[in-house]
Amino acid sequence: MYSSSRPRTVKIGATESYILRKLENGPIHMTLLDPENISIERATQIAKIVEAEGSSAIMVGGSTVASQNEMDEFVISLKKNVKIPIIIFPNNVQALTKHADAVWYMSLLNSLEWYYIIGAQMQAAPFIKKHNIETIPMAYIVFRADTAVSAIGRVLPIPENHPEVVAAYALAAQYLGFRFVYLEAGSGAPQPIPSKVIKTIRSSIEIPLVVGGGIRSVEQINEVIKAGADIIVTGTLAEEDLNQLKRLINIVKSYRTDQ
Ligand code: 1GP
Repeated sequence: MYSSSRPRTVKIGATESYILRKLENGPIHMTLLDPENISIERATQIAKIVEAEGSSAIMVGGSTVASQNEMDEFVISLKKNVKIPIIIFPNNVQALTKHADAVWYMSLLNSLEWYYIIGAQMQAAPFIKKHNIETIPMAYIVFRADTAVSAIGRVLPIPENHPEVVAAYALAAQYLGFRFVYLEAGSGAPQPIPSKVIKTIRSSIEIPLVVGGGIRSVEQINEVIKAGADIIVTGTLAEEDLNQLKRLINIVKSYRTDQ
């Protein structure tokens, strides 16, 4: 029956509100942990360390995560041990777990496959509703042709020397109502997204910009932040060089006004 008192708007969830509040004071860092690459014990240890250092959230995912059970156990352990939000960074439907705080509800905009643009999202939606998982709508734009994510996601390569093409994607994402845009160089990429590309996108859109892939050095993270990234994601470093990761988290913090 028609009811005029039924709400017609969707409330922004607790995790997204937390992120937006944080962003009012400058850029933030998020740590990506891949259950395919590290044990639960090690991941839990790392999560505690990066939380203490000042990383703002833990993202859980990877291009080849194949089991929901694995995600469940992984996230349950993280949830027990840290207070910062645990956000699923799904490669596919089976990466969903009801134990996380939220899911980046992503569409791989420059995929050639219907499945990665809207198919997986459609298949995941009933599970998300059933378990009342917070969704954070995010447009995902993947660069390079030589990373796992580009191969699995059947990515249409984007020319790095034509940032206006990516800016058009990002702007379309904003107009479609996505609330975040993620520029992805791919985990383990030899180079991060070039600062010229980040600058062009930053000046084209109003919504927060997430940048990740291939960020390892102090110079690189400074460049990415100065170019305009709001959320900086690092994954590989957590597995390979925790001291360097701590350094990078502190650099992100140094750009914040609440430190
Ligand atoms: C991958 O952008 C993330 O989705 C992180 O990349 O592993 O290279 O830090 P790295």
